[in-house]
Amino acid sequence: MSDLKIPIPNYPGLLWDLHFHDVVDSTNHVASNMVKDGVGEGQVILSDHQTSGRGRLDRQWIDNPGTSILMSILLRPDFPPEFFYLITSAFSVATLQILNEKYSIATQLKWPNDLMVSNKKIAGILAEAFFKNGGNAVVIVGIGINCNQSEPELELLGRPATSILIESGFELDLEARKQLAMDIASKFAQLYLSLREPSGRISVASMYRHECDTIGRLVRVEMVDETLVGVASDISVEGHLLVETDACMRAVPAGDVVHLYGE
Ligand code: BT5
Repeated sequence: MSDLKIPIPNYPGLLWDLHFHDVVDSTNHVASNMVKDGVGEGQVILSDHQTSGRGRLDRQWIDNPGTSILMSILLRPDFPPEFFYLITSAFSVATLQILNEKYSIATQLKWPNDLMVSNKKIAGILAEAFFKNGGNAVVIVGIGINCNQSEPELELLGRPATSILIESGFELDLEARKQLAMDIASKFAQLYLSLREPSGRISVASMYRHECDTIGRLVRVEMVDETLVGVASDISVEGHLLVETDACMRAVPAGDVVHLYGE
């Protein structure tokens, strides 16, 4: 049962469904279980705590109850899979815009899935695609946003991290966290639905490029089977990172990026 409906600007009559939980293992996991029930896209799972929150490559996403936005959205994209990486780009841009509008927090996007404030991570995105013969693919895109964590709490992560509280002074109660999640989902929906058209894809890639702090930097890109060093020169219309190495220009669809200077 859906708790709340999320209206989508520019799409009158279209409403996404918010499902709120106090605690789940992982909101991405809850969303993937809903796929089996054949539900339509636009199911938004929000939880106040995760017991097994996941990052990419089976890394952990850590939260304490009442501190975070932990949200996943079930999508059934009907555009070509080569553009699916733009779903993460659209979610990044939507979150950046809303954090700026509501809390005047200026975030930078670190390719491919991090939102940073002064080189500290405030949010991370995990997108997972499932392909089935003869049917549309399913994509589940999840985000963890640090809201109420204090500096000592985040220091335990052992990696530079920050929260909305630290950056803006606002402590977000449950209603404020729900509202923020709905605002981000609504803005994301608008960008996501635009990806069906080539003009929308160009526009999302360009918005992402504009906010991406990785562009122009010397980077090390760590992929599953290879590591590259070069200058991150651009984002392609598919959302890939274009890296100029000594030998050639490479388009990288996914990987971990280390900014080598200037952090
Ligand atoms: C990510 O992975 O940044 C994607 C995180 C996605 C989390 C959401 S929460 C809702 C949905 N349900 C899930 O189960 N997941 C999604 P990655 O780039 O691999 O970064 C993971 C790394 O971030 C970890 O290895 C830690 O070093 C660090 N980390 C963990 N928790 C953090 C936090 N709360 N704040 C900042 N960094 C964190």
